[in-house]
Amino acid sequence: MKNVLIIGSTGQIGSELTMKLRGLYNGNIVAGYIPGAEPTGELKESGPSAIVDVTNEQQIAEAVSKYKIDTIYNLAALLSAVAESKPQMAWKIGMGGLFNVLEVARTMHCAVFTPSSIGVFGDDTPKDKTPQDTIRNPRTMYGVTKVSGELLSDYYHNRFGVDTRSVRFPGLISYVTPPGGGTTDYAVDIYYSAVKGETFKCPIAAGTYMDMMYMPDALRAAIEIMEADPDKFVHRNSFNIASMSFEPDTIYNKIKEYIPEFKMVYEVDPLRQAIAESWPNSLDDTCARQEWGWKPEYDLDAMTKDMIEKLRIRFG
Ligand code: AKB
Repeated sequence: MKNVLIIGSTGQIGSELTMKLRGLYNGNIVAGYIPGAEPTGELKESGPSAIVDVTNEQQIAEAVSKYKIDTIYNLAALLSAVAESKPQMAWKIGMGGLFNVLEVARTMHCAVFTPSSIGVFGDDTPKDKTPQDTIRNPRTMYGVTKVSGELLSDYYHNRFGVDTRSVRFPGLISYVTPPGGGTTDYAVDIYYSAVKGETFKCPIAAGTYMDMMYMPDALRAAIEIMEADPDKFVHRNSFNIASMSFEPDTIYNKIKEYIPEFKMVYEVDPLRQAIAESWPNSLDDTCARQEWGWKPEYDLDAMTKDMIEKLRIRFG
């Protein structure tokens, strides 16, 4: 029996993670949301939900107490590009929110998963096969909150014994809930354009490599790390995980294997491009593999086949 609170349950990761956890565990799997982003459809019907604004410690504590929560998935955050236009709010949600979650976890004895990101790395970090333990010097507010979040989560573990765990997600690709305001969003949007028969305007320049991952692998990572035997952990906050790395032409050419008439043009967005260039080309995820058995299942081809199949069902 597990009782889990998902904060940010209607977002890109949360909407799928909540459903997956409900399929896996008996117990209260509570969809935390903020007014204006209410759960709908299956997410609403299949289990309990509660208003939980991550910036409101009292609301988190009330949901934890009411549903006897033992694990919190803290998914509330502004993504990298939007965080640059609202840096104060990005800090308030990313760090203020995390502090609230960790305080509730400390006093009410919950484990906490908080996603980190390839955004913790910056210009001085080795770009290829970026090691687990290396320079973390981001210049974006998103990166600053993610590095600080890793440090604060480790602090709560070392100082108070809170069971904090995390992975550094690459760009996540899914056909269910679109991301909003990320640098890697192009790798989702390109599939929608391809299936709808539209020319895709790519905001990231040719030759810009970034790590990406298909959502089913990302969900497994988030669940498996929380189920892992902590005795084997050398690291906690946060593990590099990886499955594929590509640049815009690679994914475009892969989609053309399935939709030959698909067209792409470049309309580079300077903000997203600068962020993308500061991030690694590919991560080394050896520590995650060794310490808790991480292994991806999808490569670019398997993901592309599934994305196109699923989006065709939706858009005809
Ligand atoms: C973003 O692009 O901001 C996110 C991320 C890689 O953390 N998808």
